[in-house]
Amino acid sequence: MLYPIRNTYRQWVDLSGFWMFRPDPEDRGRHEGWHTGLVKARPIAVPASWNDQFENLRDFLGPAWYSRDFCIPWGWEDSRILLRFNSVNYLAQVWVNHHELGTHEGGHLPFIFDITDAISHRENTLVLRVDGQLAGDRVPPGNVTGSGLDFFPSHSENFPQTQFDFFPYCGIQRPVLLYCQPKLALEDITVIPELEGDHAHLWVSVGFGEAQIRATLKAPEAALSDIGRGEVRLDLQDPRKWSPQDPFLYDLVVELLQADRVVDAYTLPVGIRTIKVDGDLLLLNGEPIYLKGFGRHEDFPVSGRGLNIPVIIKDCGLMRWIGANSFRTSHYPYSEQMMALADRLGFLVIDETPAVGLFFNADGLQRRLELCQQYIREMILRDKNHPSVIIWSVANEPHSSRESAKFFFRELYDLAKSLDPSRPVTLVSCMGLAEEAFEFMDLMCLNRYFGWYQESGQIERGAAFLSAELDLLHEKYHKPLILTEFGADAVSGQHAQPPEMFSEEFQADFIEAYIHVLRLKSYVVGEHIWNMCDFKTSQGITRMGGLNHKGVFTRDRRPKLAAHRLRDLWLKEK
Ligand code: BDP
Repeated sequence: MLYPIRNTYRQWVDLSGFWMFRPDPEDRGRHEGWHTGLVKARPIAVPASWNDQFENLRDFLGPAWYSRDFCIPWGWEDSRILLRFNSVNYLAQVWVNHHELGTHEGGHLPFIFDITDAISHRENTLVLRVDGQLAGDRVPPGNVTGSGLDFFPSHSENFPQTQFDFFPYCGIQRPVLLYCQPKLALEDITVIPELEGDHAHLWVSVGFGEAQIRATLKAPEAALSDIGRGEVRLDLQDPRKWSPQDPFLYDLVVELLQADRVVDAYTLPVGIRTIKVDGDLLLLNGEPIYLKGFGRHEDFPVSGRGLNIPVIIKDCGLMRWIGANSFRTSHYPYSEQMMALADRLGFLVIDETPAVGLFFNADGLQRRLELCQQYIREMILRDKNHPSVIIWSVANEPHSSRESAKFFFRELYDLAKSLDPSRPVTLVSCMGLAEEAFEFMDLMCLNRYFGWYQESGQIERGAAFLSAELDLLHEKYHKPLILTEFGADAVSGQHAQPPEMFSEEFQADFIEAYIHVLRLKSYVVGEHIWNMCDFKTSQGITRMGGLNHKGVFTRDRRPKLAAHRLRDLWLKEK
């Protein structure tokens, strides 16, 4: 899947700005024909979640309706015209000029409609119905009752009732783009780099074999170009390899030719690097790497989960400042802007699907599996060309001690591997030795809170538990491991000596004690603190002020004591 670009063949217009909005708590809109135009609507900002924009809609999860008018720019008459929704959470139904285009389920991943036949070349009306309600047969799930709750009692009383620990923000959360491309166009490009000694091979393919393409790599010394049918291999001597230390991107231009005439072209930034699990190691360009960084959230006051460009720039700067080299897109794929920044700035990314809070002891398993498969397909299609993406994560903390879970994750692993054999695939688990899916994952990702949720207040004891469990896991599976979550809540400004839970001192000591354990294990290849910043959750007795306070930065990005402690640890070393 290609992000819209501007060149001789392609154009786009960003539909961000003020749209009209109307909540539909009684679900009347469909019967009353709201898709033909919204009355009694009020302005809303797009992109942004709706929840924090209005004083009376914080806990309202839909359905709600959006509309706006748009014009087709001059010069697009002979092109195919498309609408691209970068993220609508959760279920979107879309109309243009009263004509239904279709629906898309799942937030955080883009979807596209061809509107060439639905538009007039003057004024057009776009209407969306967005439903963010939580349900057991949605992924991620919520409002789960009865047996589905047996694993996660701590979340069962929260409001809104989620099976996950972040606020279920809703709405059009990333830009909507109107774009055009030639009738015969490049629909997709896949670039796979391989390294062999001083040589790199770059495999460039476009998914349809009969197409004649020219691929040109703009190397600083000289351009490298070749022509082929559906696929081209470019060979480079002494390539400049992409890495966190030198995140160098080449420009790759792919042209579609028809009778030797160029009919479409697309320029893609490309990083040449390989990633591989080898024994107990994770190798980038054949060299062992160690991940230092965070689990994060797309979360900020007022804009909610909406794309907020200044915040992602700020976050990348803070990650640099603290010495982090990586992050996980917990618990859903992040904006395409964040992924492009990671490529450019040299952050290594564990890219995770929106499969969080899965459970296996109730109806709807087949539907949840199909949704997870859809998300994996959409995520890999969207993100496969990012050099920053080094690992696919198929889910976070499924309640997976049951037999049916093993089959479920085997299916997801096989699917991800078949779509992209070039990257390791993992599952982020909290089951420890009971996690049977580790048997076939390429590496283990584990979340641990000994000393916080268990052994509360006892850091040394918690660290000892961690140490013992890690060794047992490694003895059982002989695979590298990343500790993808560990941390403690600290209410900013709360201090205690001796350290006490919820104080900044406790959080800093907790993190440091865990890091000491991790550094003693040769098979541990990464440490990701939970979380980079405090973030909004549903309300519940463990979430003071509706926030998870495990950030080492506050929600408005100010460092706590732990941030300074981490900076001392991380900047000093490898
Ligand atoms: C883990 C989850 C994460 C939570 C974290 C916590 O993966 O989403 O926010 O615990 O409790 O279980 O802080």
